[in-house]
Amino acid sequence: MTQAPEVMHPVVLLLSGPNLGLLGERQPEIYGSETLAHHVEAAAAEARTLGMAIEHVQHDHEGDLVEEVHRARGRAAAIVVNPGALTHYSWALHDALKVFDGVVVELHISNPAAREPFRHTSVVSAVADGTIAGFGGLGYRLAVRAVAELLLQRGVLAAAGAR
Ligand code: CA2
Repeated sequence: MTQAPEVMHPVVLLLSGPNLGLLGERQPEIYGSETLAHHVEAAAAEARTLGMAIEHVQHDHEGDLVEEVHRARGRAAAIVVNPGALTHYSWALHDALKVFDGVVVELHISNPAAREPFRHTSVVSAVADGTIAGFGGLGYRLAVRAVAELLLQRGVLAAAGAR
């Protein structure tokens, strides 16, 4: 049976929030020494092995991230989002993700629950299918794997043998 291209290679939007473009430059004890570009490539490589395609954007401004979520509607099968500090207070991002109709995985490099109290609240978690946090750069690959499992369950991604 012939499958539509979007069924064979669903698009996963990887969304990076404020300051994540600085990864690798500062605070390696918290965020590791790898750059964001390195993490994006790791996610993209993992996605390829699973039959998905990663599109990545990073923005420092809340509204730009909200617009990316709007643009993803009906186009991307999933969003993996590291909202940066917006995690803790952006109801605009919360509302945008809430009306996104695909899989949403929240991703953090560090473990916010083990850090300062202001990081213990996420306004994104409530509109995510799940959260991956505290695994450093490995989290990018784990998030992609989680997306693949959920898309398989929903029939949006074909099992490896069927591709
Ligand atoms: O652990 C994560 O991935 C965070 O989302 C990172 C955010 C932080 O506000 C969240 O609480 C947890 C911060 C991203 C800023 O990253 C920097 C990297 C290098 C230098 C400065 C900031």
